[in-house]
Amino acid sequence: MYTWFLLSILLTISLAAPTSKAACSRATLAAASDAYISAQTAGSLTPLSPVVAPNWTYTENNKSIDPAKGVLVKSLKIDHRRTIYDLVQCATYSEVISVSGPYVIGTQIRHNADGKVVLIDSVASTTGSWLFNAAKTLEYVKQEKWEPIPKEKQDKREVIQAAGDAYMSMWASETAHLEVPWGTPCVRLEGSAYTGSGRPDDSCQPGIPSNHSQADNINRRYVIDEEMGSVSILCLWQHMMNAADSHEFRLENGKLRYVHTMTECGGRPCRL
Ligand SMILES: *[C@@H]1O[C@H](CO)[C@@H](O)[C@H](O)[C@H]1NC(C)=O
Ligand SMILES: *[C@@H]1O[C@H](CO)[C@@H](O)[C@H](O)[C@H]1NC(C)=O
Ligand SMILES: CC(=O)N[C@H]1CO[C@H](CO)[C@@H](O)[C@@H]1O
Repeated sequence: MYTWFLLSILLTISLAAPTSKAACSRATLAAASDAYISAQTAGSLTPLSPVVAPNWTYTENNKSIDPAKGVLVKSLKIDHRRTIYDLVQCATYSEVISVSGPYVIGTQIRHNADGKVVLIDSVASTTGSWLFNAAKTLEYVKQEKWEPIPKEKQDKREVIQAAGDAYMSMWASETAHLEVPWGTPCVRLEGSAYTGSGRPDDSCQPGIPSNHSQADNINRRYVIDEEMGSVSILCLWQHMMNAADSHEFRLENGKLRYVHTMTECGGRPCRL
């Protein structure tokens, strides 16, 4: 009797422990990210209901708004979607392109300890956004190879984040550009403007900020995926009309390989 009682307690404990850990499994993150894509495709919040916490919030272009009034309820044909997974912060980032929308959207999704979605945070760029042309963005994105990096070649998350942060600090810091681990080849896709020509010596350095006294890129929110070598940083792009901005970086062997940006200027045409 007594032994069975003890055993059942032990069983309960051992069964309970893995469930709390599993709250941030890749499967949980993927289910929510897929539900988000289904919602965006349908133009309906319904597909999100199984994955969100009751009091989840929605941010679009650096404003907390009712999700039923945002881009999420526009049915979009999605031509490209790539998601990165942060199992430490329990969050994902998805890059989404809809040529017919036209929209290029960067979305971070954050989960609570139970694995439920508490925040969907999007930069939704469209006509008028910085260098916007969804068809061209899609064309360039399709030329690139973002493959999982084998375990032994993965950079540490601190290294990946530091590379993104150094880059984001170039506008306001004299020395940040010296801390960016520039790679060769390296290409930037800014809106639909591509710095690459497919050459082995493509460089990301031409055109980087030379004025280091500009307003900083603040309110940075991160999603980091070691397997993809990537960090997504959403921020406030203060030096361009206080725009909502998304930068995604990919490192290979510790060096910067790709930079993708989206910048939305509060519904007005972006200008410097
Ligand atoms: C949502 O509810 C949870 C649990 O009741 C609470 O801890 C959390 O602070 C709430 N979040 C917001 C944004 O209200
Ligand atoms: C650099 O940016 C600051 C802030 O916008 C501006 O005041 C300054 O004139 C700029 N310097 C140059 C050389 O353009
Ligand atoms: C909803 C949201 O994230 N708003 C932010 C916009 O940017 C300012 C400046 O960083 C923040 O203070 C707000 O919280």
